[in-house]
Amino acid sequence: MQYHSPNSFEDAAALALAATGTTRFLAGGTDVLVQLRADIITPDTVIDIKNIPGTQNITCNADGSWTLGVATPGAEMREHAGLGQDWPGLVEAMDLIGSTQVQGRATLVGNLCNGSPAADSVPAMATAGVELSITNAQGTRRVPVMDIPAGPGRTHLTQGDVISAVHIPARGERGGDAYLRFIPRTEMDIAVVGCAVNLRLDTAGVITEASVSLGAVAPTVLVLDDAADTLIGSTLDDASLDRLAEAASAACNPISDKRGTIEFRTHVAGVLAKRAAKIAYARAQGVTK
Ligand SMILES: Cc1cc2nc3c(=O)[nH]c(=O)nc-3n(C[C@@H](O)[C@@H](O)[C@H](O)COP(=O)(O)OP(=O)(O)OC[C@H]3O[C@@H](n4cnc5c(N)ncnc54)[C@H](O)[C@@H]3O)c2cc1C
Repeated sequence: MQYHSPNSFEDAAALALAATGTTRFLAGGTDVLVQLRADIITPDTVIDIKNIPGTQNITCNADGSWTLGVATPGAEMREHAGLGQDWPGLVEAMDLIGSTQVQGRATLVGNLCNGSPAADSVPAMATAGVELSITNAQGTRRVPVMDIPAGPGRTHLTQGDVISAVHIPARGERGGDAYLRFIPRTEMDIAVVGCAVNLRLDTAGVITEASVSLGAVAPTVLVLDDAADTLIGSTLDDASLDRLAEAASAACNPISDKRGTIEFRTHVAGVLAKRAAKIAYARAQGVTK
């Protein structure tokens, strides 16, 4: 196995392009090293990105948007004074991942690129409108987060692509997000269903923007435009919540496994969508954080 520790994303991309066999970027290593030690995937080339300057920075930009380095661990996100004020749902999704030890290493980008349909941070990134910079031999381009997942364990990244920054929009006024998941235990488990909701209200409390996303109910995370549409123009009354739950359940295409049946996952998706919407709405009103 070859190990590289480049000082720039251009060098990381060039190393990945030239590599043969299986290549993995090493961010927190909570998937890569676990898979390596369990003999699930033994990469021929490991490219550690943590020596690239800025990869662990959290920056609030002049317009209120955020730029995160791609090796920023969940623990740094949770402990940051401003990020969780603006995006509590995104931070809580990341904070649900693993243990304290895992939190000290695991990153948003690694969670996305591992390709799990149940990855907790991905629905929250999708509803927040997160974009990613991708660097390769042609330069750097910016794409929405949902351009990356391709299926279980797969992404649309091609050889020589490395994600070089995470861009989170400005929160703006009267906005709130939330993420909830169902697991059979109280912690350290994988989502049977995960749901993120992001809302914006007008001054009268009417929902003007909505985004709803589900994890673990299809081969990739789902973004539910129909479910979001049920919320627009409402003040989250019972009728709109019922329509939301119905649309969320209707969008599910899950598998049955030992963690939950198709019927259970489909039902829970609707329940979580309602609950996450209520939390996001209260946050958008400034009632809770
Ligand atoms: C005990 C334990 C509990 C866990 N619990 C949960 C949980 O509850 N919920 C959950 O969602 N996950 C859970 N996970 C998995 C979670 O820790 C990972 O998915 C983590 O977020 C991956 O981030 P990382 O930085 O460690 O990635 P790494 O392991 O470093 O990399 C993961 C993948 O991302 C790719 N990658 C990394 N950086 C880049 C980049 N810049 N550009 C392109 N590709 C890149 C790598 O090539 C690799 O394929 C758990 C893991 C463990 C060990």
